[in-house]
Amino acid sequence: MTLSCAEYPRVHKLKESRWLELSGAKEGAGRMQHYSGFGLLKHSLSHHENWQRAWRNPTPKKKYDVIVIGGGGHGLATAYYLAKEFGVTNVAVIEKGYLGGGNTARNTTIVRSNYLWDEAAHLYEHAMKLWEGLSQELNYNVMFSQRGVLNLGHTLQDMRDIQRRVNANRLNGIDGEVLDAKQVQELVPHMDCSANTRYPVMGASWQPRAGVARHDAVAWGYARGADAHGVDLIQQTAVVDLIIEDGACVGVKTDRYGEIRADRVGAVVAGNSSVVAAMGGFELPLESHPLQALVSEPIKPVLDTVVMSNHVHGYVSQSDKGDLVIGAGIDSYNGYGQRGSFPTIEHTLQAIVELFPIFSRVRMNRQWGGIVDTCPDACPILSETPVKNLFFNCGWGTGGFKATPGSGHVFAASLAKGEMHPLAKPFSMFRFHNGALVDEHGAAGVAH
Ligand code: FAD
Ligand code: PYC
Repeated sequence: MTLSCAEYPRVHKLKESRWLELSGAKEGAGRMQHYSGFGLLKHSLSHHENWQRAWRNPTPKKKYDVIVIGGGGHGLATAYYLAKEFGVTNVAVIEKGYLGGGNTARNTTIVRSNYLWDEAAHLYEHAMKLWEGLSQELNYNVMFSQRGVLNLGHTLQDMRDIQRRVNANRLNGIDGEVLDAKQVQELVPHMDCSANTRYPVMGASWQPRAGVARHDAVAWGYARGADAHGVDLIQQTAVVDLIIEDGACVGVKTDRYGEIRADRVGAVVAGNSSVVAAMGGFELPLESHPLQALVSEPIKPVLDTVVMSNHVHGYVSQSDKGDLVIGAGIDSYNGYGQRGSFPTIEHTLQAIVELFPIFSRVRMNRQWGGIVDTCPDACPILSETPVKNLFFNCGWGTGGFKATPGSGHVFAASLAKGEMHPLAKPFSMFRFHNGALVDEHGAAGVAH
C-alpha cells in the first residue's frame, strides 16, 4: 500500500476523480507508477503525499468477460495473469471483504515444492519458478526469501518417507536433500537435537530453494498489477447467488450491486467454497476447518530457516521483523469462525518448546485463525463443474499460499480458454468419482 496510516484519513477524503488525476490513471484502464529507489527519493521531496493510489475503486460494469469471485492471493493472481498473459482484460474480482483479508493474510507464508506425486510436484514447482521472479514481475517487493525448509523426521518410518519423497523430488528436477541429525543441528544450532527428547530428531528433508514470502504484499502486488491491466477490483461486495440459465453460469448476484453478468465465472473462495458451490446446486468434497497461527514478540535473529515437524506437530520460522511465526494442525471440528480453540494452540506450543527449549520464555503477541478448505486427498480442486462456464479453484487446505502464483497462472489459462490447463487436469473435482486421487497427506505441511 502506498499510504502511511497517518496520511490515509486525510488523503482518503479526496474524491475518486481526484485520485485518478493524481495517479494519472484512467477509469477502466489503470496506469501503474513504477516503484524504484529513485521514486522513493523523489517522493520524499513532497513528503510522500503524491504517490499514485495502488488500485482504483471502480463501480462495476453490467457485464464482464470473466468474473473472479474472491480477492485472495489466488483470485488476484488469476485476474492478473488473465489480463497480463492471456489478454483478457474485461475482468472483475468480487471480494466480500478487503483484498487479501482471507487466508492470504492469515497464513504463515511457507513456500516449498517438495510434494511426492508427479502431478502435485509439477504444479507446486511451476509456482516455485514464478516465485523466483515475482518481485521483478510485479515491480513489488514480495520479500520472497529462499532460506530453506526442513521437514524433520523423528522415527525410522519418518526417515524412510523422507528418503522416498526426496528421491521423487529429485527425479522431478526439484531440489532436495536428506540430512542426518548432525547436519540438522549444524543448520539450526538452537534446536534440541539431543537424544534426551521425547521424539529425538533423526534427520530431515531439506529444500534449499524453499522459504517464505510476505503474504499481504503478494495480494497487493497482484492487485496493483491486475488493476494496471484494467481489471476492476470490487471490494466489500459479497456474491450471494449465481445466475444460472439453461445449465450455464451467466453471472453473479451481489449484495451491493445486484446482478453482474459474465461469460465465465471462476470461484476462488477457499473456506467458503462449499457455500458458493451450493449456489450452483452441487457439492464439493471439502471440509472447512479453522487453522490457527500465532506470532511472538520480536526477538533478535535466532532462526534463519523454516523448521517443520509433523510428528511433534508444530512449525516455526522467524520473520524479518523478528517475530517467531508458529503454527500446527487444523482444529478438528468444522466451522466458519476465524478463531480456533485453545487446546490446539497449547499443543502447538508444547511441540515448539520441546524442539526449542530456548523459546520457552518468549511471549506470544497475537493469535488468529483462518478457514481452510481441506480435500480428502490433501490436494486442490482446479476444475470445471457440473455448471457450464463455472470453474472452481479451491481445496488448497493448509497449504495453498505456496501455490499462489502457479495456481493463478494455470487457472487464468483455463478461464481464458474455457478448458483446464494440463497442469490443472489431474485436480478435477471429478477425481472423487473416478478414484484418481493424488494422495499428498504425507507432504502436507500440517496434518489434516
Ligand atoms: P483466501 O485468501 O481465503 O481468499 C478467498 C477470498 O474469497 C476471501 O478474501 C473471502 O473474503 C472471499 N470470499 C469468500 N466468499 C465470498 C463471496 N461469497 N463473495 C465474495 N468474496 C468471497 N499455505 C502455505 O502454503 N504455507 C503456509 O505456511 C500456510 N500457512 C497457513 C496458516 C494458516 C493459519 C492458515 C489459515 C492457512 C495457511 N496456509 C498456508 C494456507 C493458505 O493460506 C491458503 O491455502 C491460501 O491463502 C488460499 O488462498 P486463496 O486466495 O484461495 O484464499
Ligand atoms: O503447506 O508448507 C505448508 C504449510 C506450512 C504451514 C502451513 N502450511
